[in-house]
Amino acid sequence: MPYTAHIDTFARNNLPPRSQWPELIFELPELRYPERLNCAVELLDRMVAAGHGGRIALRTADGACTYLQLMVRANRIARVLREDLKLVPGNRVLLRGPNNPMMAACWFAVIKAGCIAVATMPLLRAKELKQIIDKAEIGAALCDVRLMEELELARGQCPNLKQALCFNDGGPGSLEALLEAKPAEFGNTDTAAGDVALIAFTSGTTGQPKGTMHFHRDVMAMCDCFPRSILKPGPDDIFCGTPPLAFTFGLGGMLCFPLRYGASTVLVERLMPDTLLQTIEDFKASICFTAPTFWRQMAALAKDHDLSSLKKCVSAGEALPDATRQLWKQATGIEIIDGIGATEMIHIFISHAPEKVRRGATGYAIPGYRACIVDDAGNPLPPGNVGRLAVKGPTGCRYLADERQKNYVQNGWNLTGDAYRMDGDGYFFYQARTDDMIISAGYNIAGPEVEDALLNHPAVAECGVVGVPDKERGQIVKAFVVLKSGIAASAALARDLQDFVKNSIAPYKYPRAIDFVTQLPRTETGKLQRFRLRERKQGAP
Ligand code: 3UK
Repeated sequence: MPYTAHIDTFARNNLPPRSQWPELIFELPELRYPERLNCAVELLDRMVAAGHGGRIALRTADGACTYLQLMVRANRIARVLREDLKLVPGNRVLLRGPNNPMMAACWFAVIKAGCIAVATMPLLRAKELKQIIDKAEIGAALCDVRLMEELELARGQCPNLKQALCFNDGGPGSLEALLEAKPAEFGNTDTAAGDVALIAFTSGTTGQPKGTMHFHRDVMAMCDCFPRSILKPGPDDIFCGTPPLAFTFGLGGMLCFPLRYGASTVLVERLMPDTLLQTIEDFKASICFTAPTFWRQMAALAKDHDLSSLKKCVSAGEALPDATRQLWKQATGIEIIDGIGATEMIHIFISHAPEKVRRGATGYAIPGYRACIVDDAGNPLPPGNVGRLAVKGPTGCRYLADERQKNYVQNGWNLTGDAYRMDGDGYFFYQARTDDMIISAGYNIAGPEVEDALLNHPAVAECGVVGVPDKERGQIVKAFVVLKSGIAASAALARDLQDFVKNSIAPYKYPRAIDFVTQLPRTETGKLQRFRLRERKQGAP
């Protein structure tokens, strides 16, 4: 048995069998980590030891927090976990809070103590929390006081969850109250690079949520792949953006990446397109992470803000329509960096340097990763064919006790569930989620391509395109369209949109049905919920 610091071996016991793991590749020299590694120690203690202690790590409207202050805060919380809650390495700790300094400090504390962080999306309700608490057998929780209500509801039905402390409270019995008496030092747990550091639950739309297990070295690998080769941040960069720390997109972009490079991050709890722009202006942020729908809405408002500090813009979570890329470029002169990542892979694996953009493509496999297109039997397809995206690299999918491991990992490759095409130069072009492809009268139609065509129409603010059942054609293409403010829906406009699509892509792809709506259903991570659109009855809200 290899070394582990975990006394509670639940996570290790519930890893998939080795034969079901993806093949892992550590060819890049920067990915050869020592056998003992604690990612919180790497990102905090090591930075302080290297002389970064006095530099700002976290920024908020209420002030800033240096690397040293963040480390000390995390040390004190880690002491509470060990001394007051009596947690031992390997125990799972639920974290629940919006993006703020206490949430960040709690994440580091859990990892320093050798426990396993299970961060949950702020909007989850008791029923969803219960599924996660039961599945990961979570015994303790640290929760923002404003989100305690749902946790308390869940707690009533979760015998495992014995302890919960709230933070950002200050009242007696709160986490803050317990911190006051704690010394500033902590004996970090000497974890193995291959000990589980976090379990990230997927925002899957159907069935039981899946817990993906990531090791300490996976957290370092996410910091040493996409940022190192594509983003290239430096210590003077100021990061900002929308993804929650509970979403691995946000854990990387809003916390681990900036700290790995000695930079700082602006943590804001609730952001809308206009307030994100204001945040960039106020904090002179240079790097921004958000989802395509935000980039599109921000493009229309950019002229009202001084964005001269902004240098690099990252889009992930769903496909970036070329129309949105162009709008943002017209508004700011900045080429968005698109990147596809997945909770199973922890972060981005296909992306592009801004100057190496290719229209319509997500990018190429970034250094450290390999990608190819395979058919239903798993055989590689030559360039130009649409098939299933398969990837491998230093990180990969390991579900917590889940039969679906065999669907995601086949022949050592991670299959993300996306239909893609690769060109002769290794650029990857997103088509659709494999189960979202529309088949109409024998034609395969990718909804996102039709959406991109519609988004170029001057009346369209947002849209979603899905297949709906049809007696004659099996399915027809249906578009749900949100119009820009001040534009009225009409049958004539619907016909105009149809003609517009016919004139820009192959005519058989045009939406035979169009519904004008005021809003599209989206997840907390900014993803369009296509299944909801498919379920909608004609004319229903
Ligand atoms: C889709 C994209 C096209 C794609 C994520 C960056 O989104 C993240 O993780 P999830 O587990 O979803 C994964 C799925 O989302 N997707 C994400 N980015 C793109 N499709 N172009 C993109 N740029 O279907 C993928 O399989 O929620 C993203 C970093 C960390 C993440 N967890």
